Amino acid sequence: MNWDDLRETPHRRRNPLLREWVLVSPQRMQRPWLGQVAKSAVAPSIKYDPDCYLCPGNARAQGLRNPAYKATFVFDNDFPSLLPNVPDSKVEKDGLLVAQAERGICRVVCFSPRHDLTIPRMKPEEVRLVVDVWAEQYRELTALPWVQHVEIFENHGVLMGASNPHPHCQIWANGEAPNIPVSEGAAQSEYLQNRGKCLLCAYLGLEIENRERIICENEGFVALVPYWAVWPFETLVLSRRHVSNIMGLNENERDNLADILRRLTIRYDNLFETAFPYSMGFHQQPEDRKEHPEWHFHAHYFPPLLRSATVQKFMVGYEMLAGPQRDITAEIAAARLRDVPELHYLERA
Ligand code: H2U
Ligand code: ZN
Repeated sequence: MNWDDLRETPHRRRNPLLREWVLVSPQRMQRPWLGQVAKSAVAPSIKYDPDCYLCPGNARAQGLRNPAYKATFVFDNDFPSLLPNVPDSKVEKDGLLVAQAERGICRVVCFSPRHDLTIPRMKPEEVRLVVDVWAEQYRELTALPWVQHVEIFENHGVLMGASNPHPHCQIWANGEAPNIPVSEGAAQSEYLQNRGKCLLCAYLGLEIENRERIICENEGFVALVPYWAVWPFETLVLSRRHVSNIMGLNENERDNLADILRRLTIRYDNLFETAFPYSMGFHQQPEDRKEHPEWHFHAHYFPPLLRSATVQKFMVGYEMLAGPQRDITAEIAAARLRDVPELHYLERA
């Protein structure tokens, strides 16, 4: 059997970063397209909301007041999931009841003073300032001797549980590396050891040769639907150059990163003409003061929408009990994202 046979046959694809499988059922795509393009006007229309705890000059929930910031603004989360000073303690019982204290710092980054903007609607130079803040926060947090991992992530849209439409992301720095980066690190180490090359450099090479899953690109980055995508319009943003964290990017690449994130999210918004919800975040090397030649800097976007602004994919049933499954193939998802323009629908005349 060759690849063309698999295009219409139920098959499973392997995620080499997690070393897990996803079930693909492309034959289900042959059923008629039932989804109408429902529009939902989600974007806030006011530039300043006196009730928003992230707008400049406003008081936050615990009473601290935001400065009259003009570009970006970073603050320690008032309701942090992790605390920097916890006693070092562990418990273990028969290898079954195992726990240990975890140190961490949680921050919130406001992308813009404007309440109504989002990354796809900000100017390239404004998104570049956000990239600079991410790099600066990464440098500052990884300089703390006990920090082992820094996760920069954005929950975007009510559907993803974001508590506020004001454009913002979160940063959590931990004393222990979390599960998913640990799994991806182990897979990248194994690949480098067995094949003598970086897993994601090699993967990007294949995608550039094939082009079928590439959505958009620039000098420094490529945005694509990974071969093993689970979410319908899941994407992966890969740096062309092998760098293992955001601090490894040069000036041009920081501009390129801002550009690719902006263009990709414009395409997302244009797909269903809605403020497209997603969770996104960066995966970077463990910060254990060791060399990590296996690690390739990248970002994942996990959006829940399936076929309209109101129809979402739920990871339930088979997915909770057995494993992930998708109908629309990665190739079709990439073609649909490629087919929408890069001018945001709200900016059209
Ligand atoms: P999310 O939208 O991804 O939930 O992020 C918003 C964060 O902002 C959330 O973690 C914090 C919440 O704890 N927050 C404050 O730190 N201060 C506030 O006044 C409200 C919300
Ligand atoms: Zn606001």
